[in-house]
Amino acid sequence: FKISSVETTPIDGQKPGTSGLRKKVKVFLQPHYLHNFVQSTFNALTAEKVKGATLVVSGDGRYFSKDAIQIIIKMSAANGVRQVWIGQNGLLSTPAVSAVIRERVGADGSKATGAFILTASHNPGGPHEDFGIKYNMENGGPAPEAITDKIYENTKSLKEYFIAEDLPDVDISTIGVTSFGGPEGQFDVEVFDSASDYVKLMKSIFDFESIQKLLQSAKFSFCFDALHGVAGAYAKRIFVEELGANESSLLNCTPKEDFGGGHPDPNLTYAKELVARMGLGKTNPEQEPPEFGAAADGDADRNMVLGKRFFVTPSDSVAIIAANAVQAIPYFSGGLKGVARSMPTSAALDVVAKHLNLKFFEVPTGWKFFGNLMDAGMCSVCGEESFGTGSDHIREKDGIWAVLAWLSILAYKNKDNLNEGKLITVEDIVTQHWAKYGRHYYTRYDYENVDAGAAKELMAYLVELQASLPDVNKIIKGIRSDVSNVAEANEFEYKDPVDGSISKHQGIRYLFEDGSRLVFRLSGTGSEGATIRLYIEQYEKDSSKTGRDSQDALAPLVEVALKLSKMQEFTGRSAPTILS
Ligand code: VG1
Ligand code: CO
Repeated sequence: FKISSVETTPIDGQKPGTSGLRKKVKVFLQPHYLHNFVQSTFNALTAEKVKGATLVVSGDGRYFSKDAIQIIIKMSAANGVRQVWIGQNGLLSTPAVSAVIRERVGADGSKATGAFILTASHNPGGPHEDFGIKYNMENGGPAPEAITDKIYENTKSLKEYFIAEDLPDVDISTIGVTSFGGPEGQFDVEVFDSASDYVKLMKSIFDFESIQKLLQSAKFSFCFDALHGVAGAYAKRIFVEELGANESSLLNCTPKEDFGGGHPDPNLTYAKELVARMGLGKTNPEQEPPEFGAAADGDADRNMVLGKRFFVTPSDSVAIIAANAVQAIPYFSGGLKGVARSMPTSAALDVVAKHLNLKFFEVPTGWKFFGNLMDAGMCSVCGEESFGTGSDHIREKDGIWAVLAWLSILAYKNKDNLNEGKLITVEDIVTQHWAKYGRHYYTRYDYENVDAGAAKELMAYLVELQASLPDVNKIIKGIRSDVSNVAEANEFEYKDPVDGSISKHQGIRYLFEDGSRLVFRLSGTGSEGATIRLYIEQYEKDSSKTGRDSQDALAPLVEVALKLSKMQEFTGRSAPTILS
């Protein structure tokens, strides 16, 4: 093949957000749009990460992925990459990409130094919906801000990109290697099985035999919903083939380019079918709900865990996994190196860390901040309130890992109960956890597609308010006299303990004397307008009061948050788009 340099001009707005560049498909279809971003990424990397390197390119299979893969193959060839690894049909979950970078060794002994992941995660897909791309580094984790800032800077001055225009399209549906000859030597594209590296890794972490016993016990029943995302490619292999679950326990496990028209976001609003099957819907299911249900998002890094008629908040989930990991999961049997959560995630994990005397970190939203801690051996288990849970087995959050972690905990707690005695359920595990550690009531209000100017004004107003705590407290007492005082109000700023880098403006916080918190932040993953997220949390230590309905328990704080921020005045919205 030949290498062509194509003249181009900078395109506005190619700033990677919390998790890469996410835009409507029609934006990506503009001439040079994807090319400019890919070239800007190559230019942001050191030469040895490009020339002669091995790159992984794959994603959740959403609309435009197949075309994007062919473009990136041609650009990789032209930029001097030695080989590109593609999951069969272009499918690799985000956690599987991370695992492939870290674990996979090529036939010639090569290892990948990075990956382009093609996904807009939990955002819908299809010709009128979202596409996304992000770059992951040699450690398997998302590029740090230093790199994403550089990519963005490059997009603002890019004049040319390189592409092997005459390279034929590669058949990505068939496993095997295709070799080409170029000006700088051989270039290979290897298509490999999407699941095997990941399955192998999971088998090295969990005790599959004990999970299998649980899944095959007559007392237990299981259900998994991939929401037509890429998790489907792993669910069948792991839950059915390896662990012996019945095929009928899998819902929506065929990956689709448009996720079947749905919103591949595993929460109580969008995972409707699963929610109904678990007995949490408005109508009672025809059958007795399963004991355990779970869902993953489009790229399978998020998870939702449900018990029979019972919802586990993601903040509780990571705390419960951390509290039980050493006993229930072989990978952690030597102890936890530390735990971490993102700032808006509830403090349930903090209480566990304190109790178990573990190192604890609070980082900004987005998985990239956990990676440094993990690389430095300071963190084993971490999570976010946004249905993200994971560990240092890779450098991304991991939906199927979280499901296996919960199944491991259930298997461990029931190891003597499966033949005789009553099953210890998901709900039992959570309520026992609350009894021991207290409960963090938690809710999140999302206002999606708000006018960007209005959202900025609301945030600026809140920052301004923070200048005087006495004034804040006066306003709050005027709204509700039954909430405690604000002890501290600020914008969250994080200094990475490993590399010393500082991330500012990571959310506006109101910290109350009784441990309650209000957090406001703007989303960094949307593709249109602005999304305001409001996180509300209240701690209850008294075990006689941990069984309340969470919206009831949080009503006073919600009222304070909405009135204090003048939410309706600024946004014109009387209710959130999503309440979780
Ligand atoms: C959201 C979540 C954040 C998560 C990010 C990526 O970001 O709040 O916790 O890490 O999505 O998730 P934001 O900036 O919109 O609040 V996903 O599954 O891309 O991978
Ligand atoms: Co995701």
